[in-house]
Amino acid sequence: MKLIIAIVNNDDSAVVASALTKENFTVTKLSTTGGFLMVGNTTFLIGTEENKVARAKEIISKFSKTRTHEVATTASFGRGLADGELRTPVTVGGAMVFVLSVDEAEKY
Ligand code: 2BA
Repeated sequence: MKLIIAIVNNDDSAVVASALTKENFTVTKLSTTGGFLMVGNTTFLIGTEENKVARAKEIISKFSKTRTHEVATTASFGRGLADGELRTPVTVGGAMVFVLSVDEAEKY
């Protein structure tokens, strides 16, 4: 068995979750926060058989879009974001996916 940990943009999370559950994946959705941008994102935990991992990754990548966020540069500290020159674009996503091997999975 494998555990897929997928971090996706909040805006894509509903469509990713429904596409996965439609294909009978069991999904747990966690509300998480990126350590760099400090904005909310969504982390999915998906326990599945090894032969279904590729399909889960296909679904996640299909519905996770790349976006650009603007963040303050260090030069803007104390000045807010009023001055456009002090912002820098950061490309986020589509999805960061980790696949882990599971030693045991039991349901009580
Ligand atoms: P954040 O940590 O908020 O990162 C948002 C975006 O900022 C990243 O997009 C990346 O483009 C940039 N970034 C992150 N750390 C950076 C740094 N130290 N210096 C410069 N730029 C940096 P993504 O790579 O698409 O990541 C989106 C979100 O996925 C991340 O949000 C984080 O929550 C998660 N993530 C990505 N890689 C991860 C990893 N190796 N381990 C754990 N979580 C990860």
